[in-house]
Amino acid sequence: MTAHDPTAAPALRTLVVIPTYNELEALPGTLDRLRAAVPDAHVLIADDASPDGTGDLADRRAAEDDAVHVLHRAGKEGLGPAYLAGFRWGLERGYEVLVEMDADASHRPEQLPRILGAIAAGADLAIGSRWVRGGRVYDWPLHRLLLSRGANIYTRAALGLPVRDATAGFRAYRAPLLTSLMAEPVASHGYCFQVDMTRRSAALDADIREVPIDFDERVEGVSKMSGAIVKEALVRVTVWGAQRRAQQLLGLLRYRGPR
Ligand SMILES: Nc1nc2c(ncn2[C@@H]2O[C@H](COP(=O)(O)OP(=O)(O)OP(=O)(O)O)[C@@H](O)[C@H]2O)c(=O)[nH]1
Ligand SMILES: [Mg+2]
Repeated sequence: MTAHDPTAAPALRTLVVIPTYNELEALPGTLDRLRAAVPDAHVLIADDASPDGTGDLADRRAAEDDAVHVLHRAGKEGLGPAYLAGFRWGLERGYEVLVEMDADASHRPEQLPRILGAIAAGADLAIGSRWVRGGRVYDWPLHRLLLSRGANIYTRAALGLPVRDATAGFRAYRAPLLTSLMAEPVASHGYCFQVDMTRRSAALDADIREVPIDFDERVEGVSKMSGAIVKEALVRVTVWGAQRRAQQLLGLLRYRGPR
């Protein structure tokens, strides 16, 4: 706990996992802001052998700061596998809360205490949401706004999730929930990783809470968003939705009404 703001520091052992691929420009500022905003939280940078040297930068930061750790991975596999490897690293070391955050400063580190507050209040999964009252997106071009809104409306309709921003990547999990989620293999690579983890959490009846965040467009580095990532999400959400409908139908067929 810090003297000036009793809500700013987490009581639970917290690890913020930041996946990186070519984030040399953005990462230093993000780390500075994160370490200032939530000094008690540890950080793990999960770098996929970035050609621009992000991994070396991360090593330098880890050498000068005991709270910063680095996981070097062999090559670019998408953010899903990087997060899973980071979570495994953290669970093995006894962290109680595991956080997802982008390196590109789209997620404001200063708003992490808000997300951790929802965990402290009892949530198993706390999602920093753009699409609840009070949530905002700044400087996004219209096509990105439409894509995110459309993806979330489609996802909610197809999967019946109790969440407005299922693709959100600024979120915190309690360790026991994450352990349960990872008991089954998770194959999703891009955005649908977030949807996949959300739908698994809902299936386990986890306590999921959304808190509003301000989402900033990245100003440094380049986006890793691609048509392949959108396609993966669309195909998988559609398949999961069809599976859900089939299960509902099976349930109806088995139900023969009151006797
Ligand atoms: N380790 C690893 N990190 C990745 C990979 N792809 C993306 N990331 C990281 O995941 C985070 C989100 O990626 P972004 O490129 O910002 O993707 P985005 O936020 O969907 O797209 P923008 O809105 O354009 O920024 C960033 O920290 C990236 O560096 C990957 O293949 N491996
Ligand atoms: Mg981004």
